Amino acid sequence: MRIDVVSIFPEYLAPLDLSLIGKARRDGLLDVRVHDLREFAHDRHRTVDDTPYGGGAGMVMKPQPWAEALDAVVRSGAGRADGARPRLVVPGPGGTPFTQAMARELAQEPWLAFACGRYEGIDERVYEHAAQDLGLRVDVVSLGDYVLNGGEVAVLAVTEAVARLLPGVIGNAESLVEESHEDGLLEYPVYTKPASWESAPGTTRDVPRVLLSGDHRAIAQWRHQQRLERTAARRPDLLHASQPVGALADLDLALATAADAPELMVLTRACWVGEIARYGMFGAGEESVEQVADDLTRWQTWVFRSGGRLVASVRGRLDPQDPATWQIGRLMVAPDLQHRGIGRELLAFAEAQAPAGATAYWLNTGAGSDRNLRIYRKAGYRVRPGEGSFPGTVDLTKRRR
Ligand code: 6GU
Repeated sequence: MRIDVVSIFPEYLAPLDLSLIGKARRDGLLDVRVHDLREFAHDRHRTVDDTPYGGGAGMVMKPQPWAEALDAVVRSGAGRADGARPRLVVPGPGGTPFTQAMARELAQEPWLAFACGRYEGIDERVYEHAAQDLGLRVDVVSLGDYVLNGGEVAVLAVTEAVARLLPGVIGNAESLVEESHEDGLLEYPVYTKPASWESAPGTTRDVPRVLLSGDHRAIAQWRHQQRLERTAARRPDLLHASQPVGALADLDLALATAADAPELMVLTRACWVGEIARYGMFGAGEESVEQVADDLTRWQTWVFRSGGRLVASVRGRLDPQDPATWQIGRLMVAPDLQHRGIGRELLAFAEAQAPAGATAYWLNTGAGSDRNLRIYRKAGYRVRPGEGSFPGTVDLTKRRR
């Protein structure tokens, strides 16, 4: 990935030489070029700002140096084999909140350019020039609801969040999945040796016993409970956005782990006896517990229990080929609980789990599964013409509102 940064304080970006980002640059995974905006101001004082039209406090960044700087960045890519232009990110407190979903989206781009504003902001015509004359996609992005003096800190933050998602930047890719914000819950607390630690004379602090038990199922349950409690305490907004409602709210919700695979396999077969007989259900009828468990690493799978019994489940993920599409699958309600509207609530729940970057929902069902098709149509899905992603099926999509 190539990253260009334009700033009046190029030295502010020096930390991009350090740590994993510096290593990624030295390894050739990341090509970072920092430009001094003042090089594009040609008066004796290299002026980049002036007073605002209409009055008001502070100074506004002049359009001409910015236009020349951005033109130079775009021109420098003229010989690229892929013909790419940079996607322009302008950090500012008035932007779209920067999220992990946006980091994932930006990590797909071959080339990013950052325009660091200072003072009261950049003349609005610079945004128009970038979008309309240079043909760039322009996003104003904010780190949060507070005011910084300029965009440089945001460039450091966004670059770090994006670069660590690039293949090869982080050695252990698995450490990327079980993290805060990857699945809408905050991370569980972690501990290392010693198991018993004397933090002050006469005070010992012990690692929670369950972590020493070797009982992987109990450890997974404990960690999940910790994540829920932390999220409720520190970020209740994250929980409420995706809370199940109606009959679903009476069930115990959890993210599925490998320990749930045997029951998930049984529920799949019970729900799809008809489909499995008719189309083989693309192998769902013959899946092993290991295959079901393996799928849990590629999808976020939610399980709903009643009195300990697994009675419903659904899974979702961003389409690996198209990160703007949220794929929903394996929507299942135990046969004895069907026809009560739980499936509809489950579908709404699965849609609510889609991250901010998703603009469409996608699902797939048997071409002859009339009841499913009716439910999906009623929920706003439209069948894509032609055969679906698997033989004998259709794909359905719905725009996110
Ligand atoms: Cl990205 N820039 C500035 N100047 N202030 C901010 C911000 C960005 N995000 C939050 N406050």
